Amino acid sequence: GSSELAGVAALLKAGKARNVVVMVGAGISTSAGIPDFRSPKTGLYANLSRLKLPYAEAVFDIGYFRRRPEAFYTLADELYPGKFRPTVFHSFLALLERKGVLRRVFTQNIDTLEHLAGVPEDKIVWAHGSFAANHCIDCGTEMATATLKAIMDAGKIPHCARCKGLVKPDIVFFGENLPARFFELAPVDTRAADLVIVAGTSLQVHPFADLPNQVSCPRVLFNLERVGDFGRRKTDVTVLADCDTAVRELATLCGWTAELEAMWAKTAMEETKGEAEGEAEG
Ligand code: CNA
Repeated sequence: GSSELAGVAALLKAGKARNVVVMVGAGISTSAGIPDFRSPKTGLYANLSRLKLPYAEAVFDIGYFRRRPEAFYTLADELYPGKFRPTVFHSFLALLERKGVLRRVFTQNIDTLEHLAGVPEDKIVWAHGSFAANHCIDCGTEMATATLKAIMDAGKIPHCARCKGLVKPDIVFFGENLPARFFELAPVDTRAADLVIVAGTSLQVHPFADLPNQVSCPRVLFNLERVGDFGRRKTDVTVLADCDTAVRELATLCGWTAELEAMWAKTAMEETKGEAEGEAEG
């Protein structure tokens, strides 16, 4: 609750939290209009019946992708970066960076909104990959994103120019390894962390879900439901609320409200700017 958040704000204001490590999932992007996976009525898994999947996770299963790539590409078309504005929560991450206290953001998301909000790439670990690059699943040949996007926009499935194998964006599917950068930075960052913020994740997918267990510093949870083992440690702060609302409250307690709102407002201006440029071109 509020008094516990005041404790977190005190750590930030006193300069005692200077290596904040943030661990996030789809719930930080739902207010941007991107559905998460597991929310009961609005989540993707509850709305995938039109893809006629044998089971919901199949859309991100590499074996299923080989047989029926259309399912993934239907979803990819909806989730493709470029259509969504960062949330207040994303701007809060950029604010932590501006304050010089952000050590790393470990994200399971593939929407790249952290980066769009202003968090530099070296502060982000895309634990489940991203749409930034694409490779053939058979021979590994890269396909330029512009090429892949053009094929997608034509409603077709991209195949490798070299071996005709299926091409897919470098999003980590079930049955695939996480990027090496995750395994390099996770041990170092969890050791160095002096404050951990976990937000918008059901903590169901491993090895990501183990990250919060590896730290010994205070942990804060901003989520609609209780997840993982939060609440087991005396130092845990659990805020069961919408994560935008929660960080607004935290920002207020830190005296950062005007700065946070200004940074978030800027993400809207950039969006409008992009639209205006698009109109001028088109
Ligand atoms: P999930 O399993 O769908 O869990 C989401 C969690 O967020 C749930 O516990 C919700 O209660 C909670 N939540 C939803 N809305 C809010 C909110 N406004 N404020 C606070 N909490 C909220 O998603 P996870 O990320 O845990 O699952 C891992 C998958 C989901 C990753 O591999 C992602 O790639 C994948 N995914 C990503 C996106 C994206 O990039 N935006 C969208 C959908 C799925």
